Amino acid sequence: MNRAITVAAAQLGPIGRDEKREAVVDRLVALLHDAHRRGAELVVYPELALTTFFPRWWTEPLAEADHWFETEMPGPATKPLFEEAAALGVGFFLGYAELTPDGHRYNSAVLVERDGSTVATFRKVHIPGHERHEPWRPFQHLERYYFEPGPDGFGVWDAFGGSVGMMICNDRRWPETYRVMGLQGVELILCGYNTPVHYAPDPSQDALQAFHNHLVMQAGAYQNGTWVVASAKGGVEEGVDSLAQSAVIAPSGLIVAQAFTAGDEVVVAECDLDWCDHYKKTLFDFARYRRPEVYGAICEPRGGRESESAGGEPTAAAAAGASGPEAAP
Ligand code: ING
Repeated sequence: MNRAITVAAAQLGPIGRDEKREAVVDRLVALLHDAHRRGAELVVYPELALTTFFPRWWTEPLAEADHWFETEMPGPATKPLFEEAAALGVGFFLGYAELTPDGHRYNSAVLVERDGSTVATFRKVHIPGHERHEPWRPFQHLERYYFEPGPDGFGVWDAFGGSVGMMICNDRRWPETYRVMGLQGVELILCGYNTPVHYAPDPSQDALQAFHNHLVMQAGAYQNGTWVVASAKGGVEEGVDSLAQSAVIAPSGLIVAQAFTAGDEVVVAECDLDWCDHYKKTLFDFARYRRPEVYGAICEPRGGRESESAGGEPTAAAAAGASGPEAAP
């Protein structure tokens, strides 16, 4: 009997800036029931699933953004979700903004088992966007202002009858993300994302957002023999068109299920975890075929060759050679 787990990507449509957490949790619970009705044992919600994607706005002082963050998980607003899920025997991955008791801010996700116990909390490793107010942008992407990079890297946990890992949004674009978990034997990677279609530093990428989104996850799944379940916050949220395309991707790299709307939608698939060995035990038998002795450059400092920018995305002003506040890194 194969080890299979039925997983749902619970995609969210836009969350308004003034939408109360309680109203959002009602939407999450509705998706939970839909997923359960369709046989799901694990539900994957998007990144920052409790609020609008607030890093699109500059807030100063930073403390005035505290209301976007959770200081406990579950907290009063999220407890109903935890209780309903445990009552149904369904586990979940939930992305949220975390403010720790000692003042650290992370773009986090919690993994909860079917009995309601917390398996682990993951903190986003790769923080995209920029650190300072850049008013030249039609909307901002200030994750590097609001969040610290997760200090723990990528873990893999025994849960749901297999080896489960987590990543958040930009993490999915970096091959190291998948390989670090692949080397730990991951069989199922859970992901949430908020991806604006427009990419201000290089609008030529706008038309390729959907392609790039699936490209990186299909490659990561195949090259590491793992399932990937990724859930979007899609649609036009506070004027920003955000990519939907939530999907379940098999260890072969094939997409086995995909959202067809940009709103609240459940995408369900049965993930046969034993199928991972079709790749882990053949083509990608790491112990037999990898050559870590020649891979050293991968762990060299950041950008490899000296990169011009001091870090963060190049700004349009800097690219145009302007100087002054907009040229800040
Ligand atoms: N969002 C985006 C992502 O990596 C981004 C940032 C948008 C990068 C568009 C490139 C192009 O999907 C988050 N939240 O990381």
